[in-house]
Amino acid sequence: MLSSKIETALNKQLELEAYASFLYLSMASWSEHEGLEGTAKFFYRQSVEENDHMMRILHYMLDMDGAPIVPQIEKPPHTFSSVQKIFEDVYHHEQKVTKAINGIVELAIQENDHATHNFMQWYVQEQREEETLMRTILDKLKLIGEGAQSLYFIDKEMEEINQQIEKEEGAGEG
Ligand code: OFO
Repeated sequence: MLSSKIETALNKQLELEAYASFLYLSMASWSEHEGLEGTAKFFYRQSVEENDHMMRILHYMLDMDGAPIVPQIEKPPHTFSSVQKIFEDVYHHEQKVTKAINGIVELAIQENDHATHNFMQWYVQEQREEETLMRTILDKLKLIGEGAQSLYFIDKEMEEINQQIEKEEGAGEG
């Protein structure tokens, strides 16, 4: 059983995760259109991950006899000025999500809701990893620099990051 405050907070989180999924899908689609295959691949994968994050919450709420509300999603931007700007936006978005996750953890403590507190720990860890990943990418992109000639190197770097992530995911499955 979820308190109404927790139910409201989890429904709000559903919306944030769904928006992130669509935002990253939009970034993937823009990148592919620009011929940035490595960047597109990165964001298609992130989009699927965010959808998984949303589904996890939805199923948790149902398990707890709560009432998830499938959210209406604000239309994400569909054009972007540069890959660097994209990653700046992503990093800020992830920081916003982390703040929201921390808010739910805090609320779970106040409500004495150990199940939700425990459930949210996975998200605490996930956000820590995502923020680190996005910050690392942003630092690399800053080193490469902006401008048309840099795009080739940025995309090559993104392809290397994709391979690294796939390797880590593969190791995790074993
Ligand atoms: Fe759902 O992890 Fe990012 O936003």
